[in-house]
Amino acid sequence: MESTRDRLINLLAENGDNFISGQVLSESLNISRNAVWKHMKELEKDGFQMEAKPRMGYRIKTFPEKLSSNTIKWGLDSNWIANKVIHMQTVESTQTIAHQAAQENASHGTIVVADEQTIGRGRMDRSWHSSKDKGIWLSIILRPEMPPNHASQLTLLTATVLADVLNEFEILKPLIKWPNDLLLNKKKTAGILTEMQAEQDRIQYILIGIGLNVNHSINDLNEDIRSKATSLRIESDMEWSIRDLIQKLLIAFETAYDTYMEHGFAPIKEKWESYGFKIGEDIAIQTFNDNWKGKFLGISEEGALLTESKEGKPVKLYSAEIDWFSEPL
Ligand code: BT5
Repeated sequence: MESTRDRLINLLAENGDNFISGQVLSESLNISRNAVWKHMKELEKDGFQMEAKPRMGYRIKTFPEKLSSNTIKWGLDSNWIANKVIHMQTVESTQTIAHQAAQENASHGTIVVADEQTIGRGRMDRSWHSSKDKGIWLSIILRPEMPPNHASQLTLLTATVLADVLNEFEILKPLIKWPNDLLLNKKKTAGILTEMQAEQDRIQYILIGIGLNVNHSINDLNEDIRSKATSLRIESDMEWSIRDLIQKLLIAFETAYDTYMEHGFAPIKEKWESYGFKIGEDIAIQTFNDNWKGKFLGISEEGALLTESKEGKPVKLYSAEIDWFSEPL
C-alpha cells in the first residue's frame, strides 16, 4: 500500500509545472485540506520548494538533490520497485537494514538507501568503502518465486542492468568482470552483493546490494583501492546526480527483472556476454582450492562460468574468481 505522502508526491510530480488545487488533492487523497497543508510542510522540511497560490493551489517549484525517500520517489514511474523506500543517512550496511526489514515482512521491491555506510560489505567478508554522499549504496528486497539455485542469475542480471544504465552515457564504456564487477577503463566502479534467505526449495527473500562509486575524486577513494577503483566522476570529469541515477537504475532493474521472470535467463546471458570482459581470452582462474590458466569461453545457459580445465577441456564453474595477466586488478 502506498502511503498518502507517496500518493501526494505522485500527484504533484505528474502535474509538473501546473498548479493543482487543495480541493482536488484533498479529494484524491481522501484527507482534509488541512492535512494536505501539513504534508506540504513536511515536504518543505525535506527541501522541496513549494508555491501556493490562492484559488490555484499548489505546485512544487524545485525539489532538492539531497536523498530522501520523498526525493527518490519524486517522478519515479515504477510499478513495484521502490513502492517503499527506506532512506537513512548513515548505516553500518544497507544489507543489514534490508535483512531486518525483510524479516519484518517488507514487501517485494522495497529498497534501502543510505548516504553513507560505515561497515559496507563485499562478498566473502570483504569490505566495501562507501563514503558519504559520494555514491549509490542501495539494497533491493526481492521475493521471487523461483528455485534458490537460480539466485546467482539475479546477480548477473543486476550487473547487466548497471552496465546498461552506464552505457546510456556515451562517455562511459562499462564492462563486466566475472561475475559482477562493473569496470570502467579496467577499474572497478561498482560491485554487487547478493544475499538470500531460503528454505530447502523456497526463497524467503533475496537482497541485491549495489554499490556504485559516483562522485568520488581520486582522493575520496580509500588508499587501498585507489589504483584499482574508479568513479563516474573520475571517468567523465563531471558531477552526477545520484538521485537521478538511482531512479534510472531502479526503472532499468524493474524492466530487466520482469523480462527475466517472463523469458528466463537467455536474454540476460546474451547481454552479459556482450559486456563481458576478456571473453575469448586467457584468464587466471581461482577456485576454493586451486588456480590455473584457461580461456574464458563465456557463461552457460544457467549463468555459470565457462572456461577451460587445466587439461584444456571446457568446464563449467559455479563459483570462482578470475583475473587477467597484463594488468592484474
Ligand atoms: C563487491 O564485493 O563488489 C560487492 C559490493 C557491494 C556493496 C553494496 S553497497 C550496498 C550494499 N550494502 C553493503 O554493505 N554492501 C552492498 P567483492 O566482489 O567482494 O569486492 C570487494 C572488494 O572490492 C574489496 O576487497 C576491495 O578490494 C574492493 N572495493 C572496496 N570498496 C570499493 C569501492 N568503493 N570501489 C571499488 N572497489 C572497492
